[in-house]
Amino acid sequence: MTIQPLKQANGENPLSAQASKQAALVAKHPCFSKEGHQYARIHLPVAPACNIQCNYCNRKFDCSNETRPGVVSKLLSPAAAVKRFVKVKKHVPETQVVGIAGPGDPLANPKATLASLKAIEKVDTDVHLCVSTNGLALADQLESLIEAGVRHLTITINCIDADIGQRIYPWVYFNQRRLRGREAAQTLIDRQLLGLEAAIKAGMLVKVNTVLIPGINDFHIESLAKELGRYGAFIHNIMPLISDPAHGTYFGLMGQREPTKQELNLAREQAGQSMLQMTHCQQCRADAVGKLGQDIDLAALENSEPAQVARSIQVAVASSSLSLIDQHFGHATQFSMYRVSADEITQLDDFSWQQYCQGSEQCDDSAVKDLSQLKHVDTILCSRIGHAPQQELSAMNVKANTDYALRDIRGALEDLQQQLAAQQANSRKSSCSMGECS
Ligand code: CLF
Ligand code: SF4
Repeated sequence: MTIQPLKQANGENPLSAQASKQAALVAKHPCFSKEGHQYARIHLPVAPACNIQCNYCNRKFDCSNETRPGVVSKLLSPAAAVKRFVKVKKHVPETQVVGIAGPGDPLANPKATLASLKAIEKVDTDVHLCVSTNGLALADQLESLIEAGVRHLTITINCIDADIGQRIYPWVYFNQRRLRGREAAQTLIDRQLLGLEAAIKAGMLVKVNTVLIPGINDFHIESLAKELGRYGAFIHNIMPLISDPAHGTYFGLMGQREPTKQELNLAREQAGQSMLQMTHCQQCRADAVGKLGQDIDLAALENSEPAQVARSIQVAVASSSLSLIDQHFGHATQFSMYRVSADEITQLDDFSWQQYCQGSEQCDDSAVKDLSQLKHVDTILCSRIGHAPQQELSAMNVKANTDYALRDIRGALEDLQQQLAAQQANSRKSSCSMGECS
């Protein structure tokens, strides 16, 4: 047995030093401490892809691990995320925490997540960096997170029993393989516990979120909390399942019911015997901004300064018929290129391209290839695109648009032209200092 020295060379008690470090980490974080309610958080929506599937999520919505269903208004590139933070901090100086919580899993999007965190650290060394993950990739990414300055971590652990887990997770993508059934659930649980242990050992303050699902994991909460306490997690946040057929999730469509208030209270009471409980969670969006329960209107804030609107945009079209937008991004070997301005649409030289997806699997399953050759493009029109390339493109400010799938190229370009003209007109209006123009 190793005996802890009671005093360090500098005379400080290491245990009390650790406790005061922890207290400082807790005090200004509105989620880790109710007393931190005067502080605000900002979520940066830079992470669209996910490496697992939860039955309460259909990927069109924010990650239910941390958020209530509701699409993020806009995915951000790391550069745009920093800009948003700077603007928000100016309006809400109490913003003390910068979190990345989706809309997918931050660690399934390590490039964008780490780039955003590092960029934030450069502009503000005082804010706390916070990440919320399903834990699958945590052990692999832990060192990078610590290096980026993250000290607050949330892992969503819904169970530690694979028989339960296989009713929550239809698949897990791990080590280039899509796992299903019990194997998927066991792999996820093993990885979550491995990451939890390593993060605590590394000195991170770890919150565990659990989605309470009646009939599936409610009877298991007490033993789960005991195990979390044994590992040394700091706080446990039991969140009620949000299940609505309108959201299109598996649970929603299958009629899985949400827990009642009484069931939620009972679960918290049972878990409370082993773990400190968080009871003030707002199940916020992946682009939430402001104090908990007092989110600020991001759209109003973003519109408070006139946006820079381009005079023209470069559009790349994936088409095999050359008349319809009928090609998957991953299958394109060339793009038809256009310059679209408010006045004209000009066809440019075709752009040859090395096919992104070689296999029959979805694009998300390919390692992300270098897409930087497309950085001169503003918009890609294609029939479909996977999360991974979409996220990579978004990080370069390239918008992949599938709204016009199987529609006529000319019509889609004219639509973009109208949108551009409207943006330019709006921008002229909002930058006019003379008031309403008629
Ligand atoms: Fe965001 Fe999560 Fe960090 Fe908080 S939220 S990443 S720990 S800064 Fe907080 Fe929102 Fe509940 Fe999350 S209220 S959903 S627990
Ligand atoms: Fe959805 Fe989050 Fe689950 Fe991924 S981890 S499937 S984004 S709820």
